[in-house]
Amino acid sequence: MTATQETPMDKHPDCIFCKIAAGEIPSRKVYEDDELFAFHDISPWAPVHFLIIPKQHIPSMASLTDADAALMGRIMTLAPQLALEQGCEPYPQGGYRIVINTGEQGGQEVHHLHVHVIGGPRPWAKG
Ligand code: DGP
Repeated sequence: MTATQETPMDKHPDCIFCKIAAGEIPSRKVYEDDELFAFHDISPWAPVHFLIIPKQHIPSMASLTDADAALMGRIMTLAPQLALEQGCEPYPQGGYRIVINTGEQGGQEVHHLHVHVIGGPRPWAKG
């Protein structure tokens, strides 16, 4: 799908991350609840690299409205919990990087909002 599709919807028929969240395409699941799904990135940049997505099809950060504030808050509080579960060392000696690529110039390749959680012993690739 393309970056021009900017309307949030429950599920987009052409979206690979909608299909992953629905279990229609296999992934290495990290977490799931009614609203959120987390899974290992297929091309990890670091020893720990997973993605947290809303199950609802939201194309990007640029599509968010005030109505999404609680959902994004849930993602941001889930990320540190899952990072530790996945092997990141605790803050401040350990830690992790949170990345949300947005739009073509922001490096977004999959147009379903996703939060990268990246960590583990350095050095690692992108950064
Ligand atoms: P971004 O550039 O922020 O849109 O990153 C998209 C990430 O999604 C990229 O790091 C690779 C990952 N990815 C793409 N397709 C798949 C897939 O089918 N399965 C999994 N697990 N990850 C994928």
